[in-house]
Amino acid sequence: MMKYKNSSPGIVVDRVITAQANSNIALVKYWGKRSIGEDCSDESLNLPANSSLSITFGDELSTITSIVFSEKLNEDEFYLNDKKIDLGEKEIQERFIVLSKLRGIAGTKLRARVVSRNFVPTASGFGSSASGMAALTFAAAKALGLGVETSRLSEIARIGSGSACRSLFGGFVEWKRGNESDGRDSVAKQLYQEGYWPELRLIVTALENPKKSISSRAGMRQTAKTSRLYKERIIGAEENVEALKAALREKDFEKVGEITMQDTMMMHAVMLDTRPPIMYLNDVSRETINTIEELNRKEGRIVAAYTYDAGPNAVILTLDKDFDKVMEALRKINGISKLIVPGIGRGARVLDESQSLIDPNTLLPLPGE
Ligand code: 2P0
Repeated sequence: MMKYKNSSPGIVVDRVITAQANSNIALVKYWGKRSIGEDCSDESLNLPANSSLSITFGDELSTITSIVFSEKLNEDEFYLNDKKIDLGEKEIQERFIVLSKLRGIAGTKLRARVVSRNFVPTASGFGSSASGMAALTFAAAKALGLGVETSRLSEIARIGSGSACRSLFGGFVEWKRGNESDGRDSVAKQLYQEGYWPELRLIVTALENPKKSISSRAGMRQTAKTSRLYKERIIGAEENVEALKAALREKDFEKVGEITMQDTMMMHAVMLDTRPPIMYLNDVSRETINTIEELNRKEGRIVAAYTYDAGPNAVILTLDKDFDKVMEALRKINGISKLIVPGIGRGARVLDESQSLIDPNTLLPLPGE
């Protein structure tokens, strides 16, 4: 872990800080972690087996988090969407290591109250942990008065959730695998700002029943242990990141689309090759894939591309000129309850006091509307 310089005035005790971070969709996916003995010194560092590349969504798919550090608190507290969450639960505990890391850097033992509101459907396969952990890391670092660069903060966010390190930035973001065993070079960086490619459009298909079967974290562990295709996947993903960067530089939509579709199917192939198999795609997902493939075949070019994370909802990429055509094709699919059209959005940022989820006087969570 890097040494951080505490260059700010210090911890803002009893003052609420609120931050917002948006979810992201990877076009080249992260699926699998480095393990001890490979080039990782500590599995809790959450180091990825391969690099990945994502687009940050607009504010429609985001998390807002308020945090306060206070001497009045005996333990950390976490409220998500008005519900108190048990911090003793293993997966939550693993993610909240972020707070301990930041406290260590700031040299404090103060406990925190964290209140979050998630605008990403939880467990639908769309990085609610990405926006959640990015918002928490960003808000906590500010509240602790840490003057840390965003790229270094991404090293901390990564520990809470791999994909969260990419959500600290807006636009087009690369998360480099890195080679150091302490993870100091496994950080995210922005490739292009959110306004880089205004013609590029995103469409999210929200399915009627999107509950997923196994968490990404557990699934990745299982894949690394049992899949024989996994080694090939890691090599393929690195190649895809390089090819995608070149295609983005040229704003070559057909190339971007082709790499995106190949990469998501390669990841899902590795999931299927896991014992027991991991199946996130369902009949509606498969119909969506066929619809897009058919549209592209009919048009004689790639007018749209699909990508799937750890769930059955698709993110479709298209260009302005083909947007109506693609929407029309998607509307015909049974089982899609909603088509969301998020923008390409900003990185994590602090919000003003009027958007706080914690009462500044009582320091208690404010009820939702
Ligand atoms: C991604 N996913 O690149 C891939 C594609 C899901 C499929 O990153 O264990 O919550 O916390 O590091 O980041 C989702 O997994 O996993 C994910 P952890 P994370 O977006």
